[in-house]
Formats: sequence, structure tokens, C-alpha cells
Amino acid sequence: MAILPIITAPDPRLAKKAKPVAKVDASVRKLMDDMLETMYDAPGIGLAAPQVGALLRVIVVDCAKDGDKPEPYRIANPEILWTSDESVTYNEGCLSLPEHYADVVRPAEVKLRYLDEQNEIRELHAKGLLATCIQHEIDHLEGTLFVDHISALKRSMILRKLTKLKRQQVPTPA
Ligand code: GNR
Ligand code: NI
Repeated sequence: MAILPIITAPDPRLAKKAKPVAKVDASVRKLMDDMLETMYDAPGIGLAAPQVGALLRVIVVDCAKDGDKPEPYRIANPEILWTSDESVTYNEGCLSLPEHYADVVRPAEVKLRYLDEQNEIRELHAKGLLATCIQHEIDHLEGTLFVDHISALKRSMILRKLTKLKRQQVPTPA
């Protein structure tokens, strides 16, 4: 396993649409495991492959409470089958927008179909934080960040601060 560098905004790689995996094989499984290790290390409750520079439709999530048994999900090619009419607001964060948070409104529940780490088709009915997190991760596969769901004013404030932060950082090789 390996901890991978996480790409932070603004970065054109975070705005691209990710490609479906043909099959969940050993290389995709390794990506899933490396992403989980990277997510737990960060720490975060979800991570999408584009955040670590892989333009594939792969996400990992674990929304188990601190101290509870881990509940990792390894998800490839997620498809939303249904969303609830009811919405919820959650104060979201993103490892690609470090130290910024904003309220985002999303459907409270979702049903999805995906391929698991064994390349088996599965369905999942998610509610609560898991539903919010899965939608946040699927957004990353479309090149969408949580700031794309908030007002243009709040978005530009966050992105301006992150741009300034990047100018102060020593560039790391891509
Ligand atoms: O760690 C994370 N926390 C979080 C909180 C509320 C809604 C979504 C998330 S996902 C985020 C990690 C991340 O950036 N995933 O893409
Ligand atoms: Ni994110």
C-alpha cells in the first residue's frame, strides 16, 4: 500500500471527467487500497481517484464513527439509480480544498449500482453522511467540487485563498 499525494485546487486535473474502468482487476484493486490508505492518513471520509491523479471512475468511502469498526467501501463505475425528494444540508469539506467548508444541499438518500473490488455488481441504499459523501465523491468523477454548489461569491473567496496559498508553496513535481 502507499500514501499518494492529493491534488489541491485550483488544478485543471480536478475539473476533468473520469473514465469508467473496463474491469476491476489487480491494478484497480491496488488503486482502491492506496486510496483508502491515503484517505485514512489524511484523514478523510472519502476520496475519488481524480484527487490522486487517476482519471478513473473509482471512489472509496468510510463513514464509520471514530472508534467504531471501519466500514470501507471500494466503488468503481458508480451509477445513481435513485435520489430521494428530501434534501439535507451538510457542512462539507474536501481534501482538495483544504481548510475550507461550506453548506451544501443534496438529496438525503441515494441508491446506486457499482462494481466492488471483486468486479461484482452491487447495489447500495445510502442515507445520512454516507449518502452525502458518496454524492461528493461522484461529483469529483464529473470534475465538480463542492464549491460548484455554493454561491459564486463564496466560491471565488475560497479559490482565491487557495490560489494565494499555492503561490506561497514550493512547487512539487507532478
Ligand atoms: O473528508 C471529507 N469529509 C467530507 C465531509 C462532508 C462531506 C464530504 C466529505 S468528503 C471529504 C474528503 C474528500 O475530499 N473527498 O473527496
Ligand atoms: Ni472532495
